Amino acid sequence: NIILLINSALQCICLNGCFFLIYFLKLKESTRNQSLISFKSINITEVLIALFNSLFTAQTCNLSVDGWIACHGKLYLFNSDKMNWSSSRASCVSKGADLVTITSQTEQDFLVSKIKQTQWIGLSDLETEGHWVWVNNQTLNETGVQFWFSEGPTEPDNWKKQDPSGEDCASLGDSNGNFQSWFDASCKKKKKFICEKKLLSTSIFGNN
Ligand SMILES: [Ca+2]
Ligand SMILES: [Ca+2]
Repeated sequence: NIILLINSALQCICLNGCFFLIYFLKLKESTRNQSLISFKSINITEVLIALFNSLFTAQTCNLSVDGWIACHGKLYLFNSDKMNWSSSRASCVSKGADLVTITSQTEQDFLVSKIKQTQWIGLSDLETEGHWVWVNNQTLNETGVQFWFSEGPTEPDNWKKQDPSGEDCASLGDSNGNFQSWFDASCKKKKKFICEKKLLSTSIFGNN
């Protein structure tokens, strides 16, 4: 048992050591180039960060490289620019990502813990009023979770007082806070937004 314990401890130290070495090298490279993502197709660092993240699932999702936070096999970017929904989505796509899709309570809780202002998410009813679809074409029935605001006036309400075309894009939180919930809002509004990409599709196969 003691040998097993020592063995586990050594493995842990070794893995952590490798991680810090990679992180140090990445920082050094970033400082030198002033260009944080210097190669597009294969980003070994992203893959390794995700691997370490899944190895140490007890750790919180705080590992961050080039502004992207790795959490449970996905990378998230919390953008500080404010844009309308379509431009937000285009910005994510230009980074080899898309607006975030929220498919579990864990993911919702993680995102809520990171934001201090309302953010666009990748959910809309632009095609058919009342039929909410994620940017990856999944419906809310398919993902099985939804977190619409339900205290008081229920969302989505397709409110038309401000924008006669209604509200067809979803945000996490509203201007009053309420970061635990989703709201439909006019797609023309400018908000911060969250991009998400899966590691393997964008990093190893380089289709960004
Ligand atoms: Ca709507
Ligand atoms: Ca609304």
